[in-house]
Parts: sequence; C-alpha cells; structure tokens
Amino acid sequence: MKEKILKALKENPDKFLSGEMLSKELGITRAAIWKHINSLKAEGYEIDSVSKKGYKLIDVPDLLTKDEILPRLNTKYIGKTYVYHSKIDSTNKKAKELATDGFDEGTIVISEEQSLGRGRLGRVWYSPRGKGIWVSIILKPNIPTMMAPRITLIGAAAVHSTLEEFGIKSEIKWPNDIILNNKKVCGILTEMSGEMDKLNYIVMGIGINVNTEENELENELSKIATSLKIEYGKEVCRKQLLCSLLKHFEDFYDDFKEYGTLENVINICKKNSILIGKEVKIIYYGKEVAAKVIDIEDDGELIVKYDDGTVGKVLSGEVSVRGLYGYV
Ligand code: BT5
Repeated sequence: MKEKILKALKENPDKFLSGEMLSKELGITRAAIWKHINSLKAEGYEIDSVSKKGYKLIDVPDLLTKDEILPRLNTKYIGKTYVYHSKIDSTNKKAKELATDGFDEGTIVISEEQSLGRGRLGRVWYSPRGKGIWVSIILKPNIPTMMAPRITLIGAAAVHSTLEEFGIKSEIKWPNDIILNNKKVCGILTEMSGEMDKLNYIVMGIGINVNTEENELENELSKIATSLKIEYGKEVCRKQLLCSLLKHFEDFYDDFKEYGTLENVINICKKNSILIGKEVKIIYYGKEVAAKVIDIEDDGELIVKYDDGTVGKVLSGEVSVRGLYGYV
C-alpha cells in the first residue's frame, strides 16, 4: 500500500493529493493513509502535509530502498527479490544465509552501510553509510564447483560496462578489482558453497565507492582507494548505477548460463586489463613469486611467465596479485 501512495505522489509532483481522494482510490481509511505517509517520512521522504489540501512530495531520499529501485529496474530476475537493510554486518554473510535457506537465484541483499564488510582472505571492506553500492547477488548456476571462480569476471565486466555507460573509463585488475587512475574503486568477493561435483550456490558481493569523499578515506586507504566522486568531482546517482549494474550483470550471466561462454566477458577483461604486459608479484598464501602477465585465457585463468622462463596459469581465487611498483 505504501508503494501505491508513493507512486501516486511521484506521479503528481506539483500537486497536493488529498487524503480523501487517496483513501477513495486505494480503498483504505484516511487514518491509514496518514500512517503510511508518516512511515514514508520516517524513511526520509520529504512530504508536505497541509490540512484541507493533502500531501505533496517535495524530495526523495538518496536511498537504495525497494521502493526506489524496483520501479526502475529492467532485469528479468536479478534483483526481483530485493532484501534491503539500512545497516548490516555484511551483505555477503546475509546472502549466504538466505541462499542456504532456499532463496532463489537472482535474490540480492543490499545495505546502505556495512559494519563488517568483507574482502578476500578475511580482509576488511570499508563501507560507509550511503556512499557506495554494497550489494550481494545469490546465484545458483548448474556448473561444476571448479568453474565457480570464473563468475567473478562476470562481475568485473559488468562493473566496467556500467561505469562506461556513465562515461567513466575504468581498468580491470584481474580477477576482482576495478581501477580508476591507479586506485581501487570497486572490489568483488565471490564466495560459494558446494562439494567437488555439486555447487549449492555462489554469492557475489560487489562494493563500489560512489560518493565517498577523500577525507572519509582513512590514511592508508586513501593511498590505494578512490571513489567516482573523488575522480570526477560530482555526485553520481547510486540508484541509476545500481540498476545499470544489475542489468549488465544479468545480460553477461545469461550468456554464460545459456551458451556456456564467457567470450564477451573475457574480451572486456582483456581489453581493459591493467595487468597484461606488467611485471607483478603473485602471492601464493604468503609466498611471493615474480612474474610477467601474458594474457587471460578463454576460461578466465591468468597466463604468466615466471622469471625462469616457464609459463604458468593462475586460477582466480588462488592468489592475490600486487604490482611491483605502487598499487597496480
Ligand atoms: C575485495 O577484497 O576487494 C572484495 C570486496 C568486496 C566488498 C563487497 S561489498 C558487498 C559485499 N559484502 C561484503 O561483506 N563484501 C562484499 P580484497 O581484494 O581482499 O581487497 C580488500 C582490500 O581492499 C583491503 O585490505 C583494503 O586494502 C582495500 N579496501 C578496503 N575497503 C576498501 C574500499 N571501500 N575501497 C577500496 N579499497 C578498499
């Protein structure tokens, strides 16, 4: 019901809608209308209420609530089940619980803020309130467990394509970072549950720094991290960005499920790779090996040439790659 009232207010931006008219149209009492209006106000909607005139929407909050996102989302199934939190420990943690409880493929968990946002290998992901997109997507593809890490590249290509749509040229640091001007603007955390031959689910967590200010990044983080606002000097609409991200993700993911191919995704990752041709350190669980990145294979593995001349493959999820010089 609340959504219907909001819809009516949004469709009449310059008009007062009377409580009586809304109550007739929606078949509920005026007291009920008033209650829903108060609940919208509590969510951050600025609504003018004038006696004998009614209600007028003045401003909508910059929130990624279901009411704000679903009407503009043009995906088939990604995000249609929409689990919204104002604050949570980690959207990935929540999504894993929901996936275990049987929530469908395409369910997303989103939060304005994470108190324990997670990176890979137990690292922390800084997720300040209302400044970014902190989202996790539940996926249940019918693929062998060993193929699951490849899905990370679908996320990377989707973020890259989304930023491109916003006129922002980013680079991809295989397998899970998106880079702007040599700093990290987005990280992806793919987690899964399954046995050798049976995948139960994948949760893909994507964190994008959108409107984070420079002075909000703590000392160490400001050396390696950036946001769209820091790079481009103006606020970016998180709602549009999220809808575009989910749509790009669904398109690439559908191709993968239907045709088993990652061709488009790999092409994007290759064309915009910040690593190909670079000398890097590959960190195998604490042990560092120097190598030069040669290419990305059709199946998503990184091909590297070690200092002794041998060529090897690196599976995503197995290593961290740090540039020898600076962050990338
Ligand atoms: C990642 O790990 O880059 C994966 C980040 C995934 C975050 C999303 S947000 C929604 C979902 N829910 C979660 O709980 N997580 C996912 P990794 O490659 O391990 O990088 C982590 C490192 O990035 C940290 O050790 C910091 O150095 C740096 N870092 C932390 N917060 C950052 C931020 N906001 N922006 C850029 N870099 C950050």
